[in-house]
Amino acid sequence: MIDRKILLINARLEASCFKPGQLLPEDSSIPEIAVAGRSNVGKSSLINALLNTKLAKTGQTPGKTRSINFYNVEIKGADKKFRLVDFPGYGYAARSKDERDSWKRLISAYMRERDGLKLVLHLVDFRHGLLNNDRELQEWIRAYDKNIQVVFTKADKIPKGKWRATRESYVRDGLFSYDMPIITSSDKKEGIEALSNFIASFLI
Ligand SMILES: Nc1nc2c(ncn2[C@@H]2O[C@H](COP(=O)(O)OP(=O)(O)OP(=O)(O)O)[C@@H](O)[C@H]2O)c(=O)[nH]1
Ligand SMILES: [Mg+2]
Repeated sequence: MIDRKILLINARLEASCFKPGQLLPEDSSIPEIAVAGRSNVGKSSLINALLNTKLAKTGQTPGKTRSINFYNVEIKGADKKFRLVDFPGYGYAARSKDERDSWKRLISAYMRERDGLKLVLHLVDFRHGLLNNDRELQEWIRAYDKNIQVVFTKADKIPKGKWRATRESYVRDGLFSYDMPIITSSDKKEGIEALSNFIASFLI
């Protein structure tokens, strides 16, 4: 781990892509890190907390983000750039089959042959742990041969004294994660620095 304070800065929305044909081409000099998870788990909120912006639209209604959004990010002091890629959420029950199919088409079009995609941050609600469709997502990402890092969200909903045991029980139940799952709360800005550090040390 890097011991100085890592700052992710100069975040800029590069593109919002609703259809496969709109996806940004890869840039071999810029690694990409995607943020995936169920609808409403807090993907866009975590991106805002990490980048210290309000660029990503958040909302109480699941299905807020419908496009793949590319953010260009710089790591201060490390002279390093990367792209953070916000996925639309999956698994919202009220969505039609058509919508689920178009989600799969869009994400597959992105993941397929995307050498620049180095890591998928898999966001999981800390209150629930991995649900069936989280396990499906993990299998799916692994089929594309991508690294997964689990990041628990909304940890402010669980008393801090129970964090460690809660995480341990989810790990015991089985999950794929590159490193120990990171516990975060975007609301309370907890675990955000740990996640920034993880991203920086993963990329450098
Ligand atoms: N208590 C708490 N609520 C949060 C936290 N992060 C996000 N939320 C709330 O959860 C809801 C969904 O947040 P988003 O960031 O829009 O979730 P998303 O995963 O991007 O959702 P989709 O784009 O619909 O897939 C919003 O009402 C947020 O305010 C958190 O750390 N703590
Ligand atoms: Mg979103």
